[in-house]
Amino acid sequence: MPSPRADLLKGVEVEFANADLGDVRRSRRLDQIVRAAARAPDAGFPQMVASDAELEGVYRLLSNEDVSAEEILTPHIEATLSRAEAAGTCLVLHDTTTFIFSGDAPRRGVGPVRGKDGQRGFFAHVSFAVMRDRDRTPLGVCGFHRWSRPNRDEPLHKSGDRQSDPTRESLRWEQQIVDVERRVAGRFSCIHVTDREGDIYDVLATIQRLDSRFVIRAHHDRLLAGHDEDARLMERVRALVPTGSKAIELNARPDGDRPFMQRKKHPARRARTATIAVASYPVVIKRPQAAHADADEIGVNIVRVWEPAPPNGEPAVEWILYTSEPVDTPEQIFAVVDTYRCRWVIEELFKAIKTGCAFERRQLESFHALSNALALFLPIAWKMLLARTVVRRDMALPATALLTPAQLQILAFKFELSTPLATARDAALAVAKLGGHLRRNGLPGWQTLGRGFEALVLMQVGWQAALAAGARPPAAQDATEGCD
Ligand SMILES: [Mn+2]
Repeated sequence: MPSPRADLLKGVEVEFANADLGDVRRSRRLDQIVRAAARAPDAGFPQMVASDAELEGVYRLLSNEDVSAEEILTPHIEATLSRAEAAGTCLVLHDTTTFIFSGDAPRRGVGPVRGKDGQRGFFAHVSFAVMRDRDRTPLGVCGFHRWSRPNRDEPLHKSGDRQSDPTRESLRWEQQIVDVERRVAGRFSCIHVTDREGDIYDVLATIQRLDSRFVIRAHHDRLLAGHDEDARLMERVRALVPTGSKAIELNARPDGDRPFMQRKKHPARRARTATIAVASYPVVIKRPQAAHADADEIGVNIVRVWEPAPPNGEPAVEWILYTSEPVDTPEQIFAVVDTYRCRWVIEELFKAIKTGCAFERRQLESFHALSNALALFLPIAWKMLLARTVVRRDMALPATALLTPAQLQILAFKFELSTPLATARDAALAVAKLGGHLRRNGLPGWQTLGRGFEALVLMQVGWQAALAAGARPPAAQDATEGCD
């Protein structure tokens, strides 16, 4: 079986190689933009490109009404599926993020995003494949949907009357699962993972109809059927006695610039070790009145994870998870918990786009152009996430999985190395060092990585200019003839 990592050896521009934009010139332009953006994901478009004419071309392509984000992203999705196929089984993490664009300049088609504070932007629902290995190796995007809300002076969350709307936003969860399943059919097996937003009866019914695998965090206190008739889910699972316990590491969750509702739902916490208890239980849930699915009831396994004794003042961990996976032994239960905990990888992808690629600072004038730009940056953000994973998890990947041979040559020259960096980890750390990262400050974050990539491209521009002017690469020179 070919290693899925072998495919990581290709440059990110390969991800766009077969984009069908209906016109050879457009495809060539896209290829240029991707190469430029991959070299400097944090740079503004003006810094990425070599000339004003090229910049003009970037804006024209992104704004072209005949070019869609789906077309741009299709080859990357196909490449992701090939990597996943080589892996055999993978996790598909689904989540929605909000992109907010400040500034006075109106942007066509960009709509309201939050209550009354006048913020504007759009939403992206992304399905992201990761391997089930120890490193959670990110494989890439395998589903994508974006939308903006219409400009209306009405509350954004009027529920109830939205239930019958055939374009309701909540449909994205099941539609994208159906899309992904259609793409993976017969190629490999995947487990769909969502947070509490994915706890929708129709989603569970759809997954069951497709006979797919899933781990979904429960949000609603559902009515149970079967021998638990008239019992409520939460009451029932909170009465379970633990069948196992274990110490796990929790990531820090700072308040940052998270909106009020988010902070209320998930209070800030510092990184700590938590001793969790687990229990499992099979339940049959009843179809709620408002559901669209035909199934009157759905049988699922439930896993409850909780922290019986949280430290003083810290909110206790509690996850109640629906799953298709077996939960008969503590090992099986912990495997489900582990699968759910992989969900943070998609949050990291969103950080790579927002912080690493500075997506919300893009000066594009319409929702259409921003969507196209997002389709361009998603695969680049995946590469940056891979770079960070390589550093944090000490993954054994060759340097060429991250950087081109020319970029590695430049780093060797810059840091006066006798041979180019061999491992992806050393290459990623060298890029971060270019971005101002100091090793004693711990592992590099998005900003130093982003700045490092930007510095690297500036050096590459100079390097290529020098080569074009007839200079020979230093590696080819020897000491005796170096001075002429
Ligand atoms: Mn979410």
